[in-house]
Amino acid sequence: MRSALVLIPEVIYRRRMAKPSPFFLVLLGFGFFVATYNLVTLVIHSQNNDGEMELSRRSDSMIQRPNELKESEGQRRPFHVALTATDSPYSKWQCRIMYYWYKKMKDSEGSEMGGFTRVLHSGSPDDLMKEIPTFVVDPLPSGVDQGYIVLNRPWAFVQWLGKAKIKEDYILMAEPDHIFVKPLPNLSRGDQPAAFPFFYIKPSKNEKIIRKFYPEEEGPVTNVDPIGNSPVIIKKSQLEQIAPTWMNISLKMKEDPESDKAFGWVLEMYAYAIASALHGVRHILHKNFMIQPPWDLKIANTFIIHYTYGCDYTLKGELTYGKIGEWRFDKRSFLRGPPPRNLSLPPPGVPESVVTLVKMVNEATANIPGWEEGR
Ligand SMILES: *[C@@H]1O[C@H](CO)[C@@H](O)[C@H](O)[C@H]1NC(C)=O
Ligand SMILES: *[C@@H]1O[C@H](CO)[C@@H](O)[C@H](O)[C@H]1NC(C)=O
Ligand SMILES: CC(=O)N[C@H]1CO[C@H](CO)[C@@H](O)[C@@H]1O
Repeated sequence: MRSALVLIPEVIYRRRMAKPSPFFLVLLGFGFFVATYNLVTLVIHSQNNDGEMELSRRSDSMIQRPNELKESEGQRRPFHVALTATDSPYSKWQCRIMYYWYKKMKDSEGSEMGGFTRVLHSGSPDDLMKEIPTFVVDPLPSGVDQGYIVLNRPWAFVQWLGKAKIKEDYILMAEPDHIFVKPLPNLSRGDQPAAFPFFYIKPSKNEKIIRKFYPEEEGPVTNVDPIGNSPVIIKKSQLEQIAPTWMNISLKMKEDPESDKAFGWVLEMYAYAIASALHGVRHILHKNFMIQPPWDLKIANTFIIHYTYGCDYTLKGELTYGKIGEWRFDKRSFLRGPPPRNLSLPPPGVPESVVTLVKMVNEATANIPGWEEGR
């Protein structure tokens, strides 16, 4: 029930497309974008607000400073924060808030957060290039995503990993509606990446479909972790292996009506889970990696707030999920542009997680220059 509710509003946001293309078109598409991949990927260097050059994508800086970097980092295992995004107003305001909190947490005690890149998979630069370090990659060829925009994520990672110079050995795959509430350490251990277990990703309950892509000889279905690609902290070398498989599987799943119907808006999450299992990669499942208000009530020892669910309450502080509340915060109220500054705080009785979320959104919007200048 909940998982269905999560996904419905994304539909509003999708592009209306022609009927699903036959599989040969996808293959054609493959040929096309593999060929253009080397030619067209656009690398954009940008300076962030502090005027600090993003070193991560500059091979020259890596050559200049290897010893210095090693010494200053000691035992830290920094990870690069990779945020896949589009150039829509809805994606942009979330990215700005996300980046604001990254900057605040990055240098705090306990953080192993390294550089930051918004991997923009709309194919061309947008007006946030100067504010957020951004790497522009191509979207899938027209029609291939069939309106399911997140299908562009694996392809975005394939391009970015292939083209960008990434200083860190680890990558955090993040999303625009993530807010860092604490400095994030590297939760992975050795070759085991760290992931968040989603209650609605259930490989064992979908064995028949999983087996189409993860055949029996590969091992038990329980090898497929109940996760999506984000949040995940993973070795770059592992992600380089997994990403092309993830892209292939998500496209094949999308072409398969049974998989498409069963997995719907979480298809690309299953595709990542299967692709990593095919590469023999198992994730450490960190329940405290993130919380999802309004279901999770306390901040406790979590690192990320994921505000994918609408938060609706009566003025008495009672949750009215699925029904518009007298007080509400729902990212989908702001599909066409940023929320205003200084959103009203929730009424008394609303859980800490929701109060913190709104306060953090307000702090970011109050401090980001030009917040309401209609982007
Ligand atoms: C992806 O699929 C294409 C076409 O089926 C195939 O040629 C290629 O080897 C696959 N790549 C990976 C990494 O699975
Ligand atoms: C924010 O809104 C509250 C009322 O909801 C108001 O009292 C307060 O002065 C506002 N703060 C700013 C900085 O505008
Ligand atoms: C939270 C966590 O697991 N941090 C680890 C990150 O990596 C360093 C170096 O391997 C470990 O010492 C930390 O414990």
